[in-house]
Amino acid sequence: MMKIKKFVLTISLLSVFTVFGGMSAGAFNAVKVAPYSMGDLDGDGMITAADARIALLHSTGRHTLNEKHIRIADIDGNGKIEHADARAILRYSSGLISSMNSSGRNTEIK
Ligand SMILES: [Ca+2]
Ligand SMILES: [Ca+2]
Repeated sequence: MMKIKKFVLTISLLSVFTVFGGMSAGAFNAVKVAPYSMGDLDGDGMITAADARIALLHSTGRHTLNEKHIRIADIDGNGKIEHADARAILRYSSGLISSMNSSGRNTEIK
């Protein structure tokens, strides 16, 4: 049952990310940051749904991030890239939350 729920959640999130990720940054909210800051997985200097999509793909095993990108994507700092990290990036990019986690962690990763 949990596998079915996780699969449905993954498909739902991928659909949302595909729709939002396909939009230009000007067509949807994006937060400007220094390139490769926390959550900026594609290094374009903006936090967008495209970044959330990359984190989600890693969490589902469909994409493999390198060590640097794993640190950038691990929003809650638990050492794993999970749906929660992708969701935090998406919510931050759309202005639903003012920082990506409760500690306000949003710093540039070297
Ligand atoms: Ca980005
Ligand atoms: Ca995490």
